[in-house]
Amino acid sequence: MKQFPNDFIWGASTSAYQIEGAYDIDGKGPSIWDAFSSIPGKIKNGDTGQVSGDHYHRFKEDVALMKQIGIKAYRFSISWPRVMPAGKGKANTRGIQFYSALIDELLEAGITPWVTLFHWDLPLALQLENDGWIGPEIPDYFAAYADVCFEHFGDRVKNWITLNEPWVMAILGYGLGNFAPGRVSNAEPYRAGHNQLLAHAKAVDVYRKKYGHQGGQIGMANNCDWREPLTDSQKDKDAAQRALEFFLAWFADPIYFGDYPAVMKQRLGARLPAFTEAEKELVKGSADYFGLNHYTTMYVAGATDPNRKSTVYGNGGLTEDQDIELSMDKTWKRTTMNWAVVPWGCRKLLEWIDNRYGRPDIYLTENGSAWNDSKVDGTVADANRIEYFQGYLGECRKAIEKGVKLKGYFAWSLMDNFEWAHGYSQRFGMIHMDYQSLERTMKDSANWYAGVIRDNGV
Ligand code: PNW
Repeated sequence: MKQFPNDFIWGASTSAYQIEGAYDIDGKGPSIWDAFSSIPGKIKNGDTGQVSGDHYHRFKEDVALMKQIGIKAYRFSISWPRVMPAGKGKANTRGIQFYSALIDELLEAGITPWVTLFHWDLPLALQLENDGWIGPEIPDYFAAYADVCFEHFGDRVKNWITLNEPWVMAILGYGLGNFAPGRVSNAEPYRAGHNQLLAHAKAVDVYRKKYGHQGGQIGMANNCDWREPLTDSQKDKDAAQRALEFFLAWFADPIYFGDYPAVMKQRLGARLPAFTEAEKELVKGSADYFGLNHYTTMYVAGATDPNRKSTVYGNGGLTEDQDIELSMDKTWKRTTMNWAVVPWGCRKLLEWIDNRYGRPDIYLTENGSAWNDSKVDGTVADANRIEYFQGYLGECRKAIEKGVKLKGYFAWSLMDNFEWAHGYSQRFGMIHMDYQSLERTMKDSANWYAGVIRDNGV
């Protein structure tokens, strides 16, 4: 583990709705996740983020724990409806004060803030009044909200992430409907994706033109699994490439090349919106680095039955649009999310990105695993999570040795949190949360990670 570059960034990630709680105080407006989690049957065990880790009230304690782990960078998200309760118009001073205090606390602890502007908790008003991510106005509303954040926090925040995982927002929120706003469609995901790209690009434009003097960097955090061809056949190789293009190139090609992958245009026809020339210009080049959230790997075969809907694997996306069949090796270890632990997939994906996009700086903005960790005799032994980190970080190091410009790694997650439709049943954190008492307990993986950070001379 000692071969990581000296300036490698070691961090951990969270998101607002997953840890903050305090869902309806100090002027915060409701988000689509507040609404979605109140619908019976949507979230496992009826859980909601109303209290969660209560980070809103306990952020000082949480920053102290980060310091103890030794992390040098902390990625968190700003809740849009906390800062702008109706999604547009007037900002909420108390929301701004909260994030300002958190940023100050981090800087005082020697921890660099990495701030995500949107991690899925859309102001409910924008959903009701403007159709959320499929409404035509949302790119401008997002850019105006981003402007408020740059204005108030940009003096101290130098690392911005516009959107977290637009793929998940589009596919799970508008395609499969298991995430807020719960819509089911085979066309809306592509409109939601399109508007997210425009929103991202407009926010980046505001940042560069108006806040360039702040001297920060800005990009997007995309998620992608690795897709390995099931066999050496050309059919399966093509299918794996197609799957990666529908997953990651959907968002990255417009940013690096100015347009969607040809295979998506061909297969989706009118369901995929087209960029105007002016929009292509705006989107192209709108990232200073490549943000990647990565967790798992699947095999891909070319589909044998074109009408087959692959509903087994939510994270395959709309597989019928891709003509693919996904599978997993029976020998692969699986996390409690049923995600396979395949460290080499991480290296292959990093190399694929490096190659396709011309050696961009890459930050792994999320990587981690959920296990049934519980507290026994005052400690949480989580050997599985240590093994996962060890495996994936080992492959990251190999990728760097091969020339991939991987610049940083953020563990998902700092603490156990509200895992969306899975509620509190999934425990991803290096810090264990007891949601009854709001007590926090360090897991073994936190100590292991602290050791890696120390060994790398940070
Ligand atoms: C990411 N998929 O979610 C998110 O950024 C986090 O908020 C979340 O807690 C974490 O990963 C673990 O789930 C994903 O279906 C949700 O491929 C679904 C998928 C990928 C990432």
